Amino acid sequence: MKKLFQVIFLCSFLAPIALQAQSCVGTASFSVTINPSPTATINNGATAQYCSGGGVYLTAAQSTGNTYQWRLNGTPISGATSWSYLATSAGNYSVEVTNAGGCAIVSGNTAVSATATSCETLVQARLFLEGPFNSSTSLMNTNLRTANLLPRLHPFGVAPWNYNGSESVPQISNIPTNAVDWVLVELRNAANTLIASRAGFLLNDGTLRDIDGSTGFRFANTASGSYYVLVRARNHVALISANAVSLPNASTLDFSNPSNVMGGAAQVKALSASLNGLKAGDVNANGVVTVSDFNTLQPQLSSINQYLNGDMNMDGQTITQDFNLYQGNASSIGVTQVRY
Ligand SMILES: [Ca+2]
Ligand SMILES: [Ca+2]
Repeated sequence: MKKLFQVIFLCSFLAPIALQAQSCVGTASFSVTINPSPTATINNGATAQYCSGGGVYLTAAQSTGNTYQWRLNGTPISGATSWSYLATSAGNYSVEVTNAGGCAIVSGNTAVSATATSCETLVQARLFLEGPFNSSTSLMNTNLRTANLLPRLHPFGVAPWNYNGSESVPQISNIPTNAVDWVLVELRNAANTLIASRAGFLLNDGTLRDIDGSTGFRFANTASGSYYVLVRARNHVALISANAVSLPNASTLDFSNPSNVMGGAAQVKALSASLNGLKAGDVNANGVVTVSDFNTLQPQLSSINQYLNGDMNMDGQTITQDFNLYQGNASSIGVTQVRY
């Protein structure tokens, strides 16, 4: 906002009016820019809770040009300078917002606390995907994360998964830097009835990372107990545990060991002397590798820098290497429990 100020200069309060008209009165104008005050609001409100071992994302109301500094109990948090912050400890959080004009204001507090107990059923599992696996490091590549191609929201809302969960992170920068891709984990009973699903991140060492930062996936409103655990990726043949697993599990369920996989060695791909993984090639994710996967892949071929299911080695490009992964596993059939 600019306002025009006008100043009248008088040579003397006592000067005769006739003289003022000739030479003693002048005007000068200058403009003053009045920067609007920023507003500082934490969208979560007065309170927020997290599960022990995890955290809760706090987000500030955004405006173009603003910068942010989060505080815990009044003290600035080192490096917490984005409009979102994953709070993993209890306390009073506030955010100082500075606008482009340099005006700053501090929000009210959001009181963050942990729930009294481990509030949900936590599933710890380890799995490798054939496509992005690197046998020289025994890790999977993180090319999609590095290229900022991983989406902020999980990708399983469409067929065949049709999963309607809301798992997401506020910003792409909140995705762990060692994330390979989103994966979907399901809990099923002995009759193969789907009990609960959860989407989150697969890290390059095969472990799971919940969107709240926990190691493992948290299943809200799911009672502890024994479940079969099913792991799905976007373009690999899904696996289900050989047996029901008592959850939460302190000992990680390791899908890289075929004895833990329903159907055993026939269901996995040997990736190294000691590691096995999900087979690439199931581009349409229905649990079998057939010509329909090729038909899904073909129109995606020659795509660069895109997040596509046809990109089975997850390097951001859907090209001949990906076709070769499909071809290598053509005619693979997942167990009944994982097929759509
Ligand atoms: Ca398929
Ligand atoms: Ca590729």
